[in-house]
Amino acid sequence: MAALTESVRLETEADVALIIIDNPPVNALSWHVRQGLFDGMNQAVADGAQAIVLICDGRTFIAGADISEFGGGAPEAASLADAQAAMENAPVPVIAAIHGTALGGGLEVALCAHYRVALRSAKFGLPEVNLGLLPGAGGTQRLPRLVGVPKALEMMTSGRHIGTDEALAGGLADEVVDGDTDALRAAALTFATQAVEQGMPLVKVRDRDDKVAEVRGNDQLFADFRASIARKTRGFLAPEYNIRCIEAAVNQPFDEGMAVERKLFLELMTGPQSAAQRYYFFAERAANKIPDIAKDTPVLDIQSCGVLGAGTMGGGIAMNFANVGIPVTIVERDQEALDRGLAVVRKNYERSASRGSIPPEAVDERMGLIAGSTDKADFADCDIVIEAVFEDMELKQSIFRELDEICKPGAMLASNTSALDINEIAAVTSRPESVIGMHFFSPANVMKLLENVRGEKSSDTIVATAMAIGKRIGKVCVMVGVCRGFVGNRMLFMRRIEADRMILEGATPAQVDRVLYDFGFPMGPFAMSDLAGLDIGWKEETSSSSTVREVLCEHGRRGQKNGRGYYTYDPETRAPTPDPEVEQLIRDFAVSQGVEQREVGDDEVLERCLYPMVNEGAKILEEGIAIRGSDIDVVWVNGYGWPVYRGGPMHWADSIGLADVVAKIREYGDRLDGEHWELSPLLARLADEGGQLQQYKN
Ligand code: 3H9
Repeated sequence: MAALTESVRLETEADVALIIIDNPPVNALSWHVRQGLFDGMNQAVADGAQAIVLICDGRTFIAGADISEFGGGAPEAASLADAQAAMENAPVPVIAAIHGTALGGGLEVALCAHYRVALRSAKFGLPEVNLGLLPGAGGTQRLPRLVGVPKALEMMTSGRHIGTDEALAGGLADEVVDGDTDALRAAALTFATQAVEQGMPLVKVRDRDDKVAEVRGNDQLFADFRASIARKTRGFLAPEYNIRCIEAAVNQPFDEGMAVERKLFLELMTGPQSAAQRYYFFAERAANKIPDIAKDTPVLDIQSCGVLGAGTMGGGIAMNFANVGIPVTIVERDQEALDRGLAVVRKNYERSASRGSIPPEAVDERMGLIAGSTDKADFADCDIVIEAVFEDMELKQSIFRELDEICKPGAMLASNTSALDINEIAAVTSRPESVIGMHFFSPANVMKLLENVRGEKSSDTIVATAMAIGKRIGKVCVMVGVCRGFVGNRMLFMRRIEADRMILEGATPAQVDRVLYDFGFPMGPFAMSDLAGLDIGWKEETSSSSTVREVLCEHGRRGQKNGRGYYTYDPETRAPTPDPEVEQLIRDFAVSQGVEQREVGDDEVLERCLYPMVNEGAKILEEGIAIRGSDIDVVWVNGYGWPVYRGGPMHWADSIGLADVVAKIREYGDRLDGEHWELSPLLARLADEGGQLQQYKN
């Protein structure tokens, strides 16, 4: 065995050389891996190896370039292109032995081997698009040559990882092996020996033309594909750039295609979108870490779950647990409401099955894991109970008193409150250490964010369990502290105040929504209100025309559900159209409030919606409610549709420059009242010191 660099070594077995990479945690292509790979290839050939196997130690094959090196600063080393050329042009067969995930640059390396052998559990993908990039090491030119253009388009614009069945079918894997990494090593060595004995050709993917020739001249294919992803990729640059590279692979010789890839890669790499998305990649992973909770803190073994409330929220929460095989007991007040709730859950599963996102048999399997009941006593044996009832402190407290009586000792008691004080809820139980907030977002079976809320007395185990179970059910978790609305809704309230004000001053709901939509949100605040229902918490008897929303409700406008809200909805397509009646009602309301109307510019709309959020985010940080600035961005990207290519409100403010943000907040604060315009001292300080919100840590 010879160490080539700190992370790469060379071994020999019979006449076969093994280049072994060991660069935990994910064998990323750090400079010493590239250098070791390059040296290893040359050394093996010089030593007279008959074949070469590239294999990795640890949990995975190379999972991509080392993203942390992207900003620069890595020592000079062999380029990845040199190492790849050494593989592709080797005079003896080169076999990549793949386990775990061959992603990004990792897959691009494997595509330079002459053959690929994989463990059955291996996954393959080019996820660069999720970092605002495109594969920059030949992947855009080699993948379509191997798997064909339609599959390459789909893989590269979605970043989806494919399994070995698909990989075999597409030619990404030549052989699939069952067992562990020892079995993989043995199979790769056998494959190598056979390749030598049988004189198998040294296949260079770059030389293949058949798959790309099939679609040459078929511009319609690209046009149709672009149309099919347009909605999902609105605002993002990288998907389009990936497509352009594949077009180059089809229409130009390999080396020219490589030049297109290089040019577009560099453009993306130096642009703001990829910077935001790469920042966000690490932000999401940082959010998992809670500084004062040791990594080895014991967590509860959650084997059963109780959910109180079978409404939209409760049903969605139950689905999350059933989806990962955890049995759920869902309790409602009466049988009718329970049946209604369970029917909605079944319908959701059936819809997923009809779309192909779950297999048809999963509908009954998952429904079989959800038991309905009208008796809270059935929570007695649950390891975790999540309350998802109406937002009312007295109601929640009475429920927690009951849960305290019913649930077994040590069970985790969680509230899905979106704004209320967890400490007040915990205080009515004899075990505040077992109580925590778990704020799911609607629809809870779809939305990725889980805002966990740590009470003053929540135990370390409960805090660690909330994060662990959240991860297990596929959520992106952020731990926050107690305050009204926590991180997400507290900031949303600020945006809402200004949006409501601006429509009185003369902006229209459609204008405010359009500005935010153009910024990259999936919808603006007024479309969102219509979706949620304008009459939530509204009562006809007590309505007093004191807000625009009340006025609209009084005029029978309840939102999307009755086709009339801030907008009027087409009964067939549900497409919204601005309604002159609404605009008139708003104008009349403004007159009654003594607000003079004027033209409000789009810039003002954007600034008044977003700057108070940034200011509030800074206040949240200085109060210690969020652990780090980047956690706030994770909340906003996953829970509220902040476009990830703008990083999140903290990253966005940093990218504008905090001094400019502060100047604007002061300017607006001089002419508008409200606490949300009072400048956060932390924000002022960071602006003075040239600091950043996104890097701020408590
Ligand atoms: C690329 O390849 C560009 C090329 O086309 C062109 C080159 C010229 N670099 O996610 P986890 C860290 S772009 C550096 O929690 P899991 C991560 O931060 C790249 N670090 O584990 C974390 O650190 P910590 C294309 C990386 O098991 C730790 O590893 N590749 C990288 O849930 C564990 O990560 C991708 O986009 C990296 N590439 O998931 C793949 N990857 O413990 C990105 C991970 O300190 N990676 N780390 O917080 C992933 O999707 C997942 O990490 C993976 C494992 C599926 C591999």
